[in-house]
Amino acid sequence: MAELFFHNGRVYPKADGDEVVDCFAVEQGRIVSLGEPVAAARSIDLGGRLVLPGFIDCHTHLLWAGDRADEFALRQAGADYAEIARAGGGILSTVRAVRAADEDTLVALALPRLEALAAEGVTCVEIKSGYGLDFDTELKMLRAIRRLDMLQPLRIRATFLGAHTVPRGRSRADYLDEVITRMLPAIAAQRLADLVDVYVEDIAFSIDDMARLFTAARALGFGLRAHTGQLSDAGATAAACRLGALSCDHLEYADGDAVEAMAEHGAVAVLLPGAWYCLRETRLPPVELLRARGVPMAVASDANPGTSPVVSLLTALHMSVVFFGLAPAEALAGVTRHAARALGLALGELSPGMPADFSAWDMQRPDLLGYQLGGLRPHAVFIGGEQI
Ligand code: DI6
Ligand code: FE
Repeated sequence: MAELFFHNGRVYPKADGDEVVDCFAVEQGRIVSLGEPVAAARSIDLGGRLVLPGFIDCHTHLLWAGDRADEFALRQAGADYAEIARAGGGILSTVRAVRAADEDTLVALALPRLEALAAEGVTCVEIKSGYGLDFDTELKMLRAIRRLDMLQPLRIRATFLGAHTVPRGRSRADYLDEVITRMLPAIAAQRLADLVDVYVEDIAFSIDDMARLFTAARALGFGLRAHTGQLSDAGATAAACRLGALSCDHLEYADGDAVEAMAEHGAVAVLLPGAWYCLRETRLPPVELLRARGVPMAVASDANPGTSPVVSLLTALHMSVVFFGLAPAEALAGVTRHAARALGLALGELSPGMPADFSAWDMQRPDLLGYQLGGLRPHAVFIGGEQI
């Protein structure tokens, strides 16, 4: 006898597929069977609603303090993101605000952002550090992210992004040394992060820097991610793939070689249309090539105070359809099973063995999410079989 039996639903186990079942059973938070009647201690009527796997926002920087509305206004008036960064604004201005905030404040600021995502049917969120850029503040951010995991129901993956940019007053080599020899081992010892990420760009770190960081991070058991191809690529995406990155994220400047490397090494292409939109970029990620080579495409909010003040995965999903040309079904795969893969997780579809994370909607078809912008909210969201 199962603990829980959900029935009378229109369940899309893979979010996008056309294979629909009407019921599933759950034991200890996981799906144990699909589409067959099962005796259970508790039976829950889904009321004929559409059921989708919980959405996964696999790339966010949503732990931040302060805001960058002034910088946004400068950009609206024509200033360039990289120029602002070189002048000590951009990421470094959020670094000042995050250093000044205590851990409780950071947690309190992030909670409503997680609630906003949960209200859209998101059940798992990745959150990066990277606004500390010194030992104490990077660890403070990661502790805050671990606390967020305890304080609210969404599943949280923590990513160490110490290599986000070079802090003021430090040389790149000297700072990277500290990231690798001091921060990484401490973070591994305290289990404060699951993944390690790096920003590879002229205004941040080089391919060689990434190689050093990844070699050390891999030895400590971290999953690897890289921000590549946002403002330029210059071989960064292909190098990240060769070094074993689970995903390469942004990719507007990724070329055919980059796509080839992703296909060959099985990396996920994480598309971030919120940043593309807010920066008013015009160059598009190579979606047709990615599709042709069968590279899994994920879609994420990139929620951050600078380039993507977009605390809405459904908005990112919609943008990926309208601006990047994803089919609605591809975008749904992008916020479920492909997003899970970018995080190295077995999650994102409703099949035996997977956690029972899902949302129930008063909606006719899943592809409406790639069509209607705004006004669509799930009736209920469940994590591990329990309603949140
Ligand atoms: N790329 C981005 O879009 C964010 N980080 C990154 O490496 C931007 C972060 C910020 O501007 O605060
Ligand atoms: Fe990012």
